[in-house]
Amino acid sequence: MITTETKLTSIEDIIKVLMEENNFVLTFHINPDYDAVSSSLALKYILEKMGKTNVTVVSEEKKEVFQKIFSFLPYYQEIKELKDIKDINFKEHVLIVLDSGEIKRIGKNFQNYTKEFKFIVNIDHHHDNEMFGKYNLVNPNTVGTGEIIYNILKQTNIPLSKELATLIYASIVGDSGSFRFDSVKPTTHRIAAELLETGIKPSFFTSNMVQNKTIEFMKFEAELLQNIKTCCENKVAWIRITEELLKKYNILESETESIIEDIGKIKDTIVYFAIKEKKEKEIISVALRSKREFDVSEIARKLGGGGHKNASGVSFDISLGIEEVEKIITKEICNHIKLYEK
Ligand SMILES: [Mn+2]
Repeated sequence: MITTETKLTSIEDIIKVLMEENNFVLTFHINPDYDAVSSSLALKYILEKMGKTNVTVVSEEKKEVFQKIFSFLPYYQEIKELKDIKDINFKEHVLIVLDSGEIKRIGKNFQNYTKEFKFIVNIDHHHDNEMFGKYNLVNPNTVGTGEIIYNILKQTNIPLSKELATLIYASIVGDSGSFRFDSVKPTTHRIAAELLETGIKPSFFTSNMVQNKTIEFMKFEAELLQNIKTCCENKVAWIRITEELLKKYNILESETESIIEDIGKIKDTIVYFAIKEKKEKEIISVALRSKREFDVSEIARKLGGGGHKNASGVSFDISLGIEEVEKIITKEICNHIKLYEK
């Protein structure tokens, strides 16, 4: 939570810190989205233009994820796996964490190494950011971390290249639901206009971020929607994404991030969620979404998670079982719905 102003670092001070240091490891949250990946690659680009030669982007996710989902992004091949950086002397490196409200979101394994780094720089836009860095550049009034990276760029004399514009635009499209959310401000469109001046085309992002599904994926989604569950007169709706189903259609868990948005298409639905079974991580995660003024982050926080007003998440130990998680979540939501309607 942003409680004391003093914990926040200004862009000017962040740039000073970046100028003074030489070795950087950049990372972002697990189950990465376009904002996490794009903003990290954009910052790597900026640091290298500042003359830094030792900048590594690393993720706990497997390379396969980036190959399958993010290969339209410039420099995506430069993202390393955790095992690739074992030889790095962490003490000599600054860890920059992007797009993560909590340090533990960088991954179950990676979070064990965070204390070994020289210090942490936290760059994010989540309103419940835990200010875990020595330096915290956190701005919840931006549409995504990509906008913060754009703001950093503007304080330098590094020119906006087409590659950089592609990364920042992908981040904005990703976190704004293609410019549909209220997080889109006049500033967002001004930035987008400047990015488009470099010659990038909106249809490039549509084809790579929206019209990018395989036929197997469409059939997978059809089966999910066929089995949609609802309660409270359809005000609450949800789906279950099991590993069995992922296997049946040969889908990666990380490819399922956007499916939840389709549940929100139901007119009567106010709160909707996707329950995901993740055996390797030994968790059942729940992605929660809400419409209008319904604050779903209250529910997430109460159950040990966090996030934004209309998009939050919470995880449970896998031993609880899907049925039980479903019970806990629906009970909590139904109580909130009653209060919401009063
Ligand atoms: Mn984000």
